[in-house]
Amino acid sequence: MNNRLALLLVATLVAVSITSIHSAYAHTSQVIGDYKVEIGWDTEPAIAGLDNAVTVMITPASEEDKSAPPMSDMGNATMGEGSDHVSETEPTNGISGLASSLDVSITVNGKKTTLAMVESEETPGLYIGKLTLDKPGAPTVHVFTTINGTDVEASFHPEAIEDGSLIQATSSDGSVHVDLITTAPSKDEPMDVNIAFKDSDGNLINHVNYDIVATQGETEILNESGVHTHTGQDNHSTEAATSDDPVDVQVKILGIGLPDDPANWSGPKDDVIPIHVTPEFGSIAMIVLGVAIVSIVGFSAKSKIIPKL
Ligand SMILES: [Cu+2]
Repeated sequence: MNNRLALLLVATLVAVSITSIHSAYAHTSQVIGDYKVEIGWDTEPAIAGLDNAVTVMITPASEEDKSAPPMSDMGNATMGEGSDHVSETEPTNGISGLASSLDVSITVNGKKTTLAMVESEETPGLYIGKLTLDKPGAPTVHVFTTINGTDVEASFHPEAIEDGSLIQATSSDGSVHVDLITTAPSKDEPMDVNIAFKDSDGNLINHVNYDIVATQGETEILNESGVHTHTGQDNHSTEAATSDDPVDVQVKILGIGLPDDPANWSGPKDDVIPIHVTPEFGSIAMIVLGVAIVSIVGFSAKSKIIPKL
């Protein structure tokens, strides 16, 4: 722990923050005739400047689906609460083979992009359209396909694209890479945090046990201990931030293994990884430009070397 370890910090910062919308992570679904279409972001929060994907899950609608209100929010099937060892699973009755007839576009700030949809190899009926998110804004996703001669068409409003950053750090022994995707610290709003533990090949590491603490100045805005992420990826939401000031996030990897069997945990043990989340470029730009200007003035990717304390 006395060794100074250089951490690679890659922060992508976008100037001028536009109104952020925070709500529970959700996929949005609609029933169209005999079919149910559910869409969402592959990674939430959806941050401007980062790679992400729109996911579209198409299943037959059950009688229960058909009698439900026309639009409802579904719990995200791929990101369960960290304390659950057994994660939720995707539906198994997805409708396969629609990729070539599936027309999916996303419109943000008046700019429309057509997505190339590829069906998931693991989950039939789950279609994935990768894209790099451009600017913050409220997106509309339009889905059109034909199933057994029937047109299926709907528009959706997934979570807003927000300012934020991707910060990458590594455990002391170099075996675990931590990707932290967060919204920018913003006064009176919670900070949404997506954490992923990956091996050196970029694959998610299963069964990671960890603590996560976030502090802003003297104020602790997140403190969860003994979290188990079965998939290697998890989401946290902080208390409302007290200002736009930087937030320090401390991730402590407790070990890798089943939650009730710490004696046999492998990998880093009690390894503390400090991560600094800063809104610096955005807030400086806001002071210069004033809050009334909503155009994006620039994009900057910064690399920093931060010594481990
Ligand atoms: Cu597990």
